[in-house]
Amino acid sequence: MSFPKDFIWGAATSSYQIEGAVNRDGRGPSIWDTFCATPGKVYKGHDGARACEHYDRWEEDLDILQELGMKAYRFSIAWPRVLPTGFEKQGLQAGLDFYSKLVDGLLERGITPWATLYHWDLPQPLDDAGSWPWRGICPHFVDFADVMSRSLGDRVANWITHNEPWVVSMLGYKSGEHAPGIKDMDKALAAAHHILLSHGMAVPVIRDNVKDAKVGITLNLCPSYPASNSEIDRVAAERFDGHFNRWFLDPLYGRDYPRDMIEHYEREGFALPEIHEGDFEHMAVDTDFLGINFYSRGIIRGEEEGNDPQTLHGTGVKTDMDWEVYGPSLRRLLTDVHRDYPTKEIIITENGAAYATGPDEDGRVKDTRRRAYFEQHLEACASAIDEGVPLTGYFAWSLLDNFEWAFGYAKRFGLVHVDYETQKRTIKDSAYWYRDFVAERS
Ligand code: IFM
Repeated sequence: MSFPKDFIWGAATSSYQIEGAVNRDGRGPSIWDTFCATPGKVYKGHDGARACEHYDRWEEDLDILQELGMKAYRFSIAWPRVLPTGFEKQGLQAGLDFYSKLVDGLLERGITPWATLYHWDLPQPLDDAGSWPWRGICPHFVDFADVMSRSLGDRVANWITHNEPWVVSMLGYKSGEHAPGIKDMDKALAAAHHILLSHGMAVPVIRDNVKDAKVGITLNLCPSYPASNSEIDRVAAERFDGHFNRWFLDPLYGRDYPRDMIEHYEREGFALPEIHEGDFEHMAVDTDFLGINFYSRGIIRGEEEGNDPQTLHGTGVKTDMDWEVYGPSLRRLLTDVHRDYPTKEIIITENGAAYATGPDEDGRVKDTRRRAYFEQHLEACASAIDEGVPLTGYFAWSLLDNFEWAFGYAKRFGLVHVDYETQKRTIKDSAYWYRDFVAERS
């Protein structure tokens, strides 16, 4: 497998999943604090109050990144740590200082920082005011982008506005599996609209504040495969693609919302988002890269009498999330996106697998299945590059085992095992394999 010498090799995390310290130094409450405190929402009532204690152990974690030879680290900024209610225009010094020292620590270790603004910890007062379905949230997100890019822009060139708008809108406002736990498709569509709009409004602000900024957005994309050759399954697969992928990709690349999906949502009786003049121009703002988070493909079965449309999980090997392991679908996704959208660069901003493997008696974590997952997906990346896809980076998800949202601490995606009682970190075998893989290609 060959990769360009300047390929960006990294690992990723997000604030709520690792930081803990939710009540420290003036941090305000986020929707995930509230959601976790609501009985029955998160596995066994877990929450992010302690998580990986990264807020205090960040130096140890950066040392691990360095030991693994990572060239880049993708982290996110907890909005309520810097703007406790979300309505402020000035950042809280303690919060700014935390991210500032994190960035300095990365640079001292020769690791390039990649900052994500929104990885789901929305300040609770902004949720109370209307949350993502409320158009008025957009200028507040722009203020957040402004405060952070002013504070870190002299040292951080790489910015991701949002992580996974599909998950935020559909799991947060349609299925209610994620915070804030709403079940209303109209609200989910409005949320998606405002997430994309706020992205478009924030990008120029980041560019103004950061010399030579590289700015993009991260989508979780899922290539859609019909369960059979039947017309019903093929139509359903096309619709799944529209719902999951094209609804987000099309407006980001200047095509407005896909017509077939507008018609579909109207037929289903959903209210389409309120679109103001200029919204699509904002959304199609020029970006430097598209971040893609990839985990698995969707095998789609259409609706027949007595049978609802279904996403099947494949029959192959599965991870602990019950997600099928099928590397070739990543190659197909990358070549399809490159063919259909004018992305300047594509970066895999997350890819990885949950397996519960912990330390053996000898202290080693022999997570061979995670290693096999990485190997298969990196092979897909290498062949996509061979086919001309401008793929320039890969971030493994995740540096640490961490708080996996509604699954609490039950799913372990880390390159590094975390004992949540003692907070001991143990580098897994898959991480050593990734270290060597990167070293051979750098
Ligand atoms: O842990 C999450 C991450 O926060 C967003 N992308 C998917 C990961 C695994 O579910």
